[in-house]
Amino acid sequence: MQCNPVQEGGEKMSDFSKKYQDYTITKDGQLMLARAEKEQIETVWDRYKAQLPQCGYCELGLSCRNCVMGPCRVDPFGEGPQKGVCGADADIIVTRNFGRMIASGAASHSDHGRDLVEVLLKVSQGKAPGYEIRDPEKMKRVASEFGIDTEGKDILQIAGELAEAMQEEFGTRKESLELVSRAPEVRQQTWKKLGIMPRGIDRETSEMMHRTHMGVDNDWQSLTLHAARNALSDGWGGSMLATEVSDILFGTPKPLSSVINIGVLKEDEVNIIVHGHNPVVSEMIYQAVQDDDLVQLAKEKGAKGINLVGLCCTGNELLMRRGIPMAGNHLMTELVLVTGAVEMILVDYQCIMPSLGEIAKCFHTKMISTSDKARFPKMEHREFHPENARELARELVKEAVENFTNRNPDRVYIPVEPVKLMAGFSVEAILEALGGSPDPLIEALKAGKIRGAVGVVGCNNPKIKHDYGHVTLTRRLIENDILVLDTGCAAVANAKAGFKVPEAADIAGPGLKEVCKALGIPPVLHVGSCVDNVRILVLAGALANALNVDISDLPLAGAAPEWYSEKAASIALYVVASGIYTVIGTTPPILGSMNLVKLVTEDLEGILGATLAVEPDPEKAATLIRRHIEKKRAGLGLPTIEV
Ligand code: BF8
Ligand code: SF4
Repeated sequence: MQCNPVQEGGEKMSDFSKKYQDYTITKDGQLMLARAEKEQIETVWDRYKAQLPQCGYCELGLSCRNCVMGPCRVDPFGEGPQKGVCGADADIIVTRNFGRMIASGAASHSDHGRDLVEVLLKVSQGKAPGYEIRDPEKMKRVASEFGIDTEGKDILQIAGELAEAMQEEFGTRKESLELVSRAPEVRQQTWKKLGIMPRGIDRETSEMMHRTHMGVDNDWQSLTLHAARNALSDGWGGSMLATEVSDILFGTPKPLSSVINIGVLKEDEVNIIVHGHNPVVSEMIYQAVQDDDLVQLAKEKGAKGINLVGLCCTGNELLMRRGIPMAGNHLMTELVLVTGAVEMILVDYQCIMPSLGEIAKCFHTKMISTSDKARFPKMEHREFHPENARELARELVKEAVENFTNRNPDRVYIPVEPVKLMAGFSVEAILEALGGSPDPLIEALKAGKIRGAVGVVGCNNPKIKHDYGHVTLTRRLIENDILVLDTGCAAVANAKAGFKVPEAADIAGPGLKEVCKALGIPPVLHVGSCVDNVRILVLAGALANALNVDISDLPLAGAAPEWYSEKAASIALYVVASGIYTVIGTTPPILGSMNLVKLVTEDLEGILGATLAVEPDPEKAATLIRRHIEKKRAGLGLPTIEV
């Protein structure tokens, strides 16, 4: 990749950027893409185009390289081979690939959860300076769910016992995971009957890898059921532990305000970006940027202060708890660097494009990787552990501050003003906003003021116009009195669109508007990062229990309009397996097996009470979801409308 420092003058960037209207609906994205082109910086969109046409066999899920008798592929037109060398047909090959996709997604969330549990254990042993138990009450509540007697015990002792009990969840000896008890009893019975009760977090992923080895599970239906169990081990296991321990260590989110988009970068301050997923690193950076001596140093270097901003889910974690501004979501991660205003970007893991190091090299930006399990080209590696995190965070912030003098002011380009948002809607915060119980929400649902609720979640993907899927779907839902809860990159998109301020209630339907105005909340609630999708599960479980029904009876839905990652696939499947109808925008690589397609889009209804639908057009997805919600309302005997 070339770098071509841009000189001022020439065509006005705002005119020039119009050509990028098909790439992204966001103004900052369009302007930064134009800037990247002028600087001859390659982006994810360029690389996507270079890949076209993408492999048709792989798109359909019909290629297999699970062993070296292959690689094999099955001809979708029925003319070429219909079986791999081992004899696996299209159904087996497609489902094995799908299963491995789920395994990787579940493993990613769950390994993130494990890292947090390890920090909790180290805190209990006094070996993690800088970390503490910030929500001891929540810790006690969770500990009692694990059967730990907290009476008269010291906080650190409880932390140690809880961390050890949580570590057991990853193993192989249990009949079922502890936190599945948060699901309604009838849902748990369904899982038991189907033989998909998740047992150990690592066990289900490991078993999936085993089953998909050549010559193990060659029944595509049985494989699909195990995929559901594997996904449940993520939703009610790994991700749930990640969220609960993050709340215990860093505080349970409460509503707060902040700002978002590329305009959160500051021309006159040291800009530090945290990117990735695990708050273990970013929380320490947050602490370090508060240190007076480092702020003083920034001033000595000619900056007005230190500006810490987030990208992707680790940004969401800090936004939810500390209100730090967000620079953008997945497809903005390269473009943020093109501002030329970033002194340092620190990454942990997941969704970090390997291209970032190269782009940073076009500027003065320092790129630091921090996790022993996630290294990147052209990045400096500085490994974080609970023991050294506080000190290392200070060192790195100091280096970022010192790097401010290397910034070339002539290349700084921050072309937009940030947008306001409200975040911090943990289940605890939502219940508090409702006055302490889910009853007002249930009343609003019964009266039809709120017709239902939808989790809009997931990624960006260059196959879909950036943020268009999230924003279009969300707008249609709230206009029709459907409350939206969002996470991850979807949450960033909706915030940038202005849906997350209380005044956004004005674009909601009359019923939702009335409820939001009465409570002073936006119609789109920021629930957190991708692991925080479990907050939606917990809330759904609580609502179902309050009404004495199954989750699948509730007027709820999930949507991932622009998903790209294996983690998102795992989320979609655990949401469906928990009884929530889910519409995804990008087509998963399963069309090579119409049997599997029929199973997940139709037959799962009779098995799990929910299905997966694929609908790339968010307008049509909104209609599908609205119809589904009215159907569920009818089932509960609530008033319905024609959609
Ligand atoms: O965990 S939404 S692109 S950043 S995978 Fe990744 Fe997708 Fe964004 Fe967060 Ni989630
Ligand atoms: Fe081919 Fe079967 Fe090996 Fe897959 S497992 S590569 S289909 S021989």
